[in-house]
Amino acid sequence: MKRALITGITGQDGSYLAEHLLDLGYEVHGLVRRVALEDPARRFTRIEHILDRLTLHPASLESYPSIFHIFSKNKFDECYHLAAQSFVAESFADGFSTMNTNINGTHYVLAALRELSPDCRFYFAGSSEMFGKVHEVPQNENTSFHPRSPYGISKVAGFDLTRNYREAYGMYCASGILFNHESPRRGYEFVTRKITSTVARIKTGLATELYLGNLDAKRDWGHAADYVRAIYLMLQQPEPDDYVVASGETHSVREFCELAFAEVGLNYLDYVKIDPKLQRPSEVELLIGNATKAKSKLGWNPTRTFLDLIKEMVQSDLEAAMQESGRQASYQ
Ligand code: G4F
Repeated sequence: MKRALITGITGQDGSYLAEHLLDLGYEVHGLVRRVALEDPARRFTRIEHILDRLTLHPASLESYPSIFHIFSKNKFDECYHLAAQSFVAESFADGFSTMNTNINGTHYVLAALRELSPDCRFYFAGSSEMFGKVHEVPQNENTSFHPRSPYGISKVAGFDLTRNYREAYGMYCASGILFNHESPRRGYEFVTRKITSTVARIKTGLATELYLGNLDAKRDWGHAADYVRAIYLMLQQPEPDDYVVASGETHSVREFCELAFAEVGLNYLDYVKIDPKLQRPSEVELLIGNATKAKSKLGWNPTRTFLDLIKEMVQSDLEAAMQESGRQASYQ
């Protein structure tokens, strides 16, 4: 039985990847913060249903000794490094801690693996934010990087570290350059979930308006459950490499709003308001990926369309909002 460690197992991608690896017969371990272990009801909502099949280890990406300790006590075949400060807007508010967690955290995991488990295969969660102010359309593995946020810069550094460990020490280190990927498990701070959860709250009378920033930004949105299959496949190849994972379509935030509101029979123009404070100091205007390499070399293909994704997210948030509005009605 293969053993895998997932950093960031409590997040959207970590939870889908853990399910996928369990289905494939893996023994799945997760690295979690100690505070999470002490507050499972709030911190483990995405992995609650599989908790009894996971082994969790407390550690912090800010502490090399804590990472070293895990690898000195356990041997893994594969390590999926997903944990990061992943909210771009927050990286403008606190660039220092984003850099610290994302760059040093990646370096600590790589350095500990080199020392203790150089044969363990390593995956780094790169991001389309690395392309930033894009140099070509669509973007592929050869497109040069031009990050537009401390988050994007930290991911370029993590990507370079990963490639350097591969080239310098011959380790199996691969990076996925994943374009935006969403699901009903997406955090509420990201625009898609902010939209679908507010649509549901407006429909059920729990909210009246939705404040957003730049409606004209364009993103290549896919489904997280599809994207974790590509992540897994990247560590099963004869040689380590880097892959773009994307849907190949681009849509604006405005278009996402229009379709999400339409899903419940509403017109977004009646509810969406602009809050200039939500606009970023430097924006990534357009992302669209070319996943030809992942398709041909990994045999990967997405199974859900953009519209499938919106419908699933709106329906899931609608169920939650209906329960909440029912609870509120029964209190009154
Ligand atoms: O949903 P977002 O916050 O995602 P963003 O910045 O594209 O980053 C996400 O995808 C990356 C992959 O490319 C990941 F690496 C990263 O960790 C994260 O998962 O924002 C999407 C777009 C932006 O252009 C933003 O300016 O939506 C625009 N937007 C407009 N109003 C908003 C809002 N974004 C947020 N979060 N909240 C708003 O009110």
